[in-house]
Amino acid sequence: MATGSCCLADGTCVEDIAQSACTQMTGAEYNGNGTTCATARCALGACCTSQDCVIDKTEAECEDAPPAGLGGVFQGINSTCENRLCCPEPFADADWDGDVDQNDFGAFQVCYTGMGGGVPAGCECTDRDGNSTIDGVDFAAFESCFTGANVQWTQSLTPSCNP
Ligand SMILES: [Ca+2]
Ligand SMILES: [Ca+2]
Repeated sequence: MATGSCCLADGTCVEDIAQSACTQMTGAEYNGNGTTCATARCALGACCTSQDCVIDKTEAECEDAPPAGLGGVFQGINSTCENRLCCPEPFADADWDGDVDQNDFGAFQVCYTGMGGGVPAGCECTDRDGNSTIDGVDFAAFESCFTGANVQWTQSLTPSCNP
């Protein structure tokens, strides 16, 4: 009987199993006759890179240094970009276009709560000191990363920025 590798729901891989035996397990996916776990892509999830959030990556594909991987941060097996929050690099580049300019400042203002305000949805990356408010401390962090419109952010451009 033909066998192949099978990705289980928890991201592990089983070798040499019949298709019928694989697919009768909940959430399992048969990779095809003759496939092996060495080449199977099990355990896929979302990956946060400095540019974006991309789905359906293995941990190695996500975290290995470029060009082999994306040099990102793996968000866990079966994670998606919808329920995971990726922060841009630097965090202040809210529209992910590479610069930190007035558009990003606009996004910062929307997030700004002042003392004791809580963190609005989507503003998690803006709370730099993790005190659950978007306040003056976070603004200072934002300001230190400011580059101006269409100026690609680099660490050397804004040495005091903590991306
Ligand atoms: Ca920007
Ligand atoms: Ca804060």
